[in-house]
Parts: sequence; C-alpha cells; structure tokens
Amino acid sequence: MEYPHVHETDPDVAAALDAEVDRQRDTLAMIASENHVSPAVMEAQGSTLTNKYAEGYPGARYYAGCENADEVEELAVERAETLWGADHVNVQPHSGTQANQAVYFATLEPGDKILSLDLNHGGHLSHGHAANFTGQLYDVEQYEVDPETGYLDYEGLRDHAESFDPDMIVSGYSAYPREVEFSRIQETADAVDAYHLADMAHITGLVAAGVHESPVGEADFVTGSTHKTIRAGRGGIVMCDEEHADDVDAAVFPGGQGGPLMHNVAGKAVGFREALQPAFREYAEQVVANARALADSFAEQGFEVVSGGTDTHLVLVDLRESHPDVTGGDAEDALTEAGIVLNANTVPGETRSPFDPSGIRAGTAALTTRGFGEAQLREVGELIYRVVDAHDDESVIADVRERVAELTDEFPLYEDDEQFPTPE
Ligand code: DSN
Repeated sequence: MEYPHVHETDPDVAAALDAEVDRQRDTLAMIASENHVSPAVMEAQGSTLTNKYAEGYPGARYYAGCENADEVEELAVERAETLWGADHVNVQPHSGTQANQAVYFATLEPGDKILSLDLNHGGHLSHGHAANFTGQLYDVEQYEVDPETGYLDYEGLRDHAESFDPDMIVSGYSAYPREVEFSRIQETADAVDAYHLADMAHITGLVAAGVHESPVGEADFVTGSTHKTIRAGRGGIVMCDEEHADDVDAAVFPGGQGGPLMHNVAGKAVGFREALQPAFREYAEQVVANARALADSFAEQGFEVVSGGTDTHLVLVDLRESHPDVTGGDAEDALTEAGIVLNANTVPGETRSPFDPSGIRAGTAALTTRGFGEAQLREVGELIYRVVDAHDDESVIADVRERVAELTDEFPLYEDDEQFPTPE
C-alpha cells in the first residue's frame, strides 16, 4: 500500500496515509461498522471517475462525457439487483444516511410520523434522533427492545404502531445483535397502513450471502451502506419495488444530492462483483461464526452479553453488571492502547451519557477479512476481558498489546490479495 505521488507533493498527508496503513495492519479493527475493502475496491475509488460530474442517471445525464460513468453505474446497479434480488436499485446515495433521507423525502411530508428504534436500544441517528434532521422534520416516537431479553418486542411494536398510527416504521439497526424478522415488522406496517423502511446498513453482506433474513421483497424500502459487511466502496444504496422507483430516484437526485460520487460508485461495483463470488458466502458465514465465538468467550469470561449472544456480525456488552466502575469510554480507551479498536456504545436501559455510555460494541467483519477464525475470536474475547478488567494497569495493557502484535503478524493485512475473493 504505497502512495508515491502523495509523498512527492504532500509529505504531511502522505505521512498520515502511511500511518493509517500501519494502524490498520497493526491493530484489531472491531468497530462493527468497519471492514477492510480489497485493493481492487480502493483502486476504483481512487480512479479518474473522481473528476467526473454525472448528475442524472445512466442515459439521461445533465453533462456530456458520461459514457464510462454510465457503464460503471449500470454494472453497480445490475450487480446489486443480483446480490439482493431487488426490483429497483439506486447506487448514488453518498452514505447510508443519505439513502434514508431519500426514502423519507420520497414518502413523507414534514410533520409526518415515524416510529423507529431508540438509539440507546440499537437504532441509528438518521431514524429520528433529535440531533438529526429526522428528529427535527418529523414527528418521531421510538420503540425499544424487551428489557429482559434484549430482543425486539414485536408485539409491543405492533401495539405502539396501533396507538401512534405512524406514516413510516423504520427497522434495521446499528447495535442490535439478533436476526431481525423483517416480515413481522412489514405485517405491522401493513396493519397500520404505514410504509416500512428496513435499513440493513450493518447486515448488507449477511443478507447478500443468505445468512440473515432478507428485507428485500418484504419491506417497502430497503436502504444500506456499502462498505460494512458487504465490503464494497464507501457509500449508500436504496432498493424498492418499481412502483416507488421514480420517486426514490428523484429524491436522491435532484431532491437530496447533486453530482454522484462516481469513483465511489465504481468502488461499489467492484465490491459487489467480489461479493457475488462463492467465497463471499463462506466469508459471511465465518463472520457470524466468529461473532458467536466472541460472544461465547465474553460470556465465559463474565461479561453480560446483551440478548445472551448474537446472530450477526456484532456483539454488545453491558458492562454495568460485571464492571460497574468501568465505563464504555474507559474500556474503549484502554483497549485502543492495547491495539484493539472498538467503540463504547449505549445499551438498552442506558443510565449514562451517550458520550460515555455503559457498553462496548464489537464486530467481526474486519477480523474475518484478515483471516481470523473462531479460535482467534475466542482468544480476542479473553484479551478484551483482561484489558477491561484491568483497564488502568499498564502492564496488562502492554502484555495484551504484545499478543495483538503476534496475531496481526500471523494474519497480515494488505500484503496478500488472496484474502479477498478474486472474481473468476
Ligand atoms: N456509524 C455507523 C455505526 O458505527 O454503526 C453507522 O452509521
């Protein structure tokens, strides 16, 4: 991973880019929304398409010279349609939040009602949080997970929907470790005559590989981001039936965005092709097996794992029971020092501030890309527990840092293209 031109023209930025390569190589990336994309995806994202304006859609652009942009966007769309089985796909949203924005703009008026999962219970800012445009433009009420089990309370959601009478129900989450029964939420949306937006940002790869129930064909609208478990170029995506296609397209452009980031669309196309290879299914299965191994290891060590385990790529730990004096922030800081990078996270029934919450969230998508298996994840669970348990003990942190270095040496990153599925 070298940046010879940047080194020549801008040594300051080059130094930071080099340091970032080293940081990713030498630490364990366990932020559940992150992954390591292939060199091919990065090349596409660094291509000359960054220079091109292509407002509009293939065959109907506002500028000349879009023939190559058209080709790339059509490939991205076709591959996405195949991966997820969607009738209509828009690959232009700059991010998952922009994808959600497009669906809201296509379906709702300011003041309309949204029913979504509370952020502390695993929801997302763009689902109606007061600090986000959704909380400011729309009338939002939020549902919660069952406080006893940590699972979604589908009956409670239905009761809430019947009393609130929303225009839109949002499902799909950022810190929910269990499989989502999208079809049950669609039934509730149908019963109260609301739209259903399933934001599958975190699980796009798991759904594409068939290791998680798909919302496509169930929910009225499906959104996602393209750089998490699906491991393609950074950005967002919207899927819907043909009946909503024109409204969604108009809400993306010109409704919410200007020129698409065509270099990122190219990165999406390349990553989607990789995800269509049989090896990607094995990857996604391993991501989930690894998360289960991590959750088991955490529970054996003595952590309270929210919902008792996981069906996905992420595990959520509530520290209040095992370590009442250690905040998520304390844990995140000590783990970062030890070379394990994850994030402090709110937990159901949160009693602290979102800036220093009571839990930690850990994902396995990036470590699985590196080649880690269940044995390594079990060990990583032990290392994380050791650090949290002795978060102010420098000798424990140094010990764990040393073991992390051995693991990252054993599973090198960006040194061997074989770790990424090579399309035939
Ligand atoms: N920031 C992402 C996450 O960590 O879940 C979601 O956008």
